[in-house]
Amino acid sequence: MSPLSLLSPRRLREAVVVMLGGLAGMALDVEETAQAGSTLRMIETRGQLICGVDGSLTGFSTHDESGTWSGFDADLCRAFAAAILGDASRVSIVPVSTSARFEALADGEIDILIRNTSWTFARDVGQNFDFVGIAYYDGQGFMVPADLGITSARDINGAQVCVQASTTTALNLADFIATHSLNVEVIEYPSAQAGLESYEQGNCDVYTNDLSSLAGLRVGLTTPSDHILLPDVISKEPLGPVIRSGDSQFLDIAQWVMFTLIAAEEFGITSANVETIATTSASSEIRRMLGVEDNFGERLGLENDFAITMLGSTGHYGEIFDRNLGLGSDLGLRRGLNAQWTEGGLLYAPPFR
Ligand SMILES: N[C@@H](CCC(=O)N[C@@H](CS)C(=O)NCC(=O)O)C(=O)O
Repeated sequence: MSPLSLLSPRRLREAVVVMLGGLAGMALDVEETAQAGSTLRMIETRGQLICGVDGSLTGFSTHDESGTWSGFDADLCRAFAAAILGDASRVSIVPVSTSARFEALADGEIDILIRNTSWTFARDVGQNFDFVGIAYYDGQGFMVPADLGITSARDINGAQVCVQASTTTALNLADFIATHSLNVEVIEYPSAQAGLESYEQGNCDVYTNDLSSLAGLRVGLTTPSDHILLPDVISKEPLGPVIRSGDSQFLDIAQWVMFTLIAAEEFGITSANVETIATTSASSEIRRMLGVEDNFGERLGLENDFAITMLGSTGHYGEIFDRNLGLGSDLGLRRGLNAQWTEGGLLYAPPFR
């Protein structure tokens, strides 16, 4: 018996990829990711997914002293690793700054950017990037000291406002000021943390950012309850994973990984019951999604049971949300727009058919 016949289909594929890579005597470089299938090959050859995150945003991606990552974005990275490589731990989570994030993706330093990055026309079109979808429906808001007496965004007239450069946040703020003919002094900072520190030191009256980021940053202030988030939302910030364009297979994988996380919640498939549901469900759609009927995983270039592995590791979208951002977490965020379409939210996965 050939030693290769002892390997699982995934291991066999990885072995063949490594052999072919070796035979060709070449390193898989980023040039190749412009072709369908090359991103998956590169990840399989490396045996690890490289996932770019913010790195210091509570609730989304932070790590403890031992280097263990937690957060909504970090868990999405793990979900992708579980789906693609069959093991949620086969991921390298790499912090990339706001100003360097797109370059890091373009240069191939990361395979996927899962960070608080807003999907906009100019970032999508003609930039060699594809947005995978929307992982978190956000909007821009304002944080002010509770005792300042500002209760609405229009009240920022005459104020000094801190904002982070290289963001949609800075652009929206400029639009908001112009639209409402406000007289505001805008102070830009290279990082969110620098802006926040300046705000806490009283160098500006107002701090603006995505609302989810403000919730995460607020818990890091000396006395969070001294600061309030204004009720106004001045923009749409659809945050989602980004990949290099040109690889239609990897785009399909990334989109259907996200749809699987979302649909699993709709169908009530959790980390605790996924194995049982896979063997007992009479629903053809659920059976197709979990790979016990048809071969959807294989058609993506993955294992047919990728959804079982992934959901068993990280749970569905709602489990990831609740654990990191939800009402029981430090951030205490409501699901809002990020609820399922069946619950009045915008999460809606296409059918597994
Ligand atoms: N969603 C906006 C803002 C993204 C953003 O940069 N957010 C801050 C929120 S904390 C951040 O990540 N800062 C960390 C850094 O300075 O790299 C965008 O895509 O431009």
